Amino acid sequence: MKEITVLPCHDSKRKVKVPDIPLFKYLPDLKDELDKNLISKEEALRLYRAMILQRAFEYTIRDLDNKRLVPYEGFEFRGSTHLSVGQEAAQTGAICALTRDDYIAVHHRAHGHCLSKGIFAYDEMSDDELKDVLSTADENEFSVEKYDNLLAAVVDYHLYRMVAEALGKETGYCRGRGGAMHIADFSVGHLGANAIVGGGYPIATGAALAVSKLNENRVVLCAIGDGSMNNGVAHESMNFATMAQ
Ligand SMILES: Cc1ncc(C[n+]2csc(CCOP(=O)(O)OP(=O)(O)O)c2C)c(N)n1
Repeated sequence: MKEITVLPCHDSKRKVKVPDIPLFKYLPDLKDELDKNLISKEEALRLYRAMILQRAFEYTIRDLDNKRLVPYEGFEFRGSTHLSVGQEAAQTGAICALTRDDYIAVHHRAHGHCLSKGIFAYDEMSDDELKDVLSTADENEFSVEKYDNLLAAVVDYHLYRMVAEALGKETGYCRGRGGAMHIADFSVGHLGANAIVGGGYPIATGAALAVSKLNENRVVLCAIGDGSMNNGVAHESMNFATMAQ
């Protein structure tokens, strides 16, 4: 029979030593990265465009929320929203490391994740796949002739569907039922933003379990805020994820 000690050791006074925790270890700037060919100019511009788009999108949401922007008649911005102005690099950077097949389950400040998950997935798509994305769009509003190219039309349609969701319209990503804080797009692996603080952990864990059981080659990214660690489901999910399934 296997014997294990279950009693705590109270026999000696001891100290727990915590090693130094390194902060801000990575100091090079973009010029260093370009000089060392760690990133190409094209890739840097691609990421920068996604970040600028995110900032512009969030300022639009902010202005709809504070009524500085007044939508057309029949459109109304409802519910609360959370922005992530200043966190564009973190969100864009995290998503650009994924492929279109990878999953994300994200938190309440996730317009940027949604935006980037779409536009980086479109970069990987063939023309036929891009046309497929546009197949649900209004042909007059999103006719490719109006744009520089097919990709530009698809990106515009992506932004349109995000704003439509924020305005509670049927053409939104979740048919207007979710609002700006609950955008999901399964077609590009976006399993949903979540207003419940910590709500993304079990979704990400479940997706990862499915990936592992189905023997798929996908990564699951779960975006969290530090406050979410106070929700029990965070610990339950991480405990579950670290067990031998
Ligand atoms: C389960 C739950 N509790 C409380 C809230 C209210 N709430 C919304 S945002 C937030 C703060 C979350 O903090 P953190 O995860 O660190 O993200 P931050 O907003 O600071 O970026 C709280 C408590 C909520 N949405 N869900």
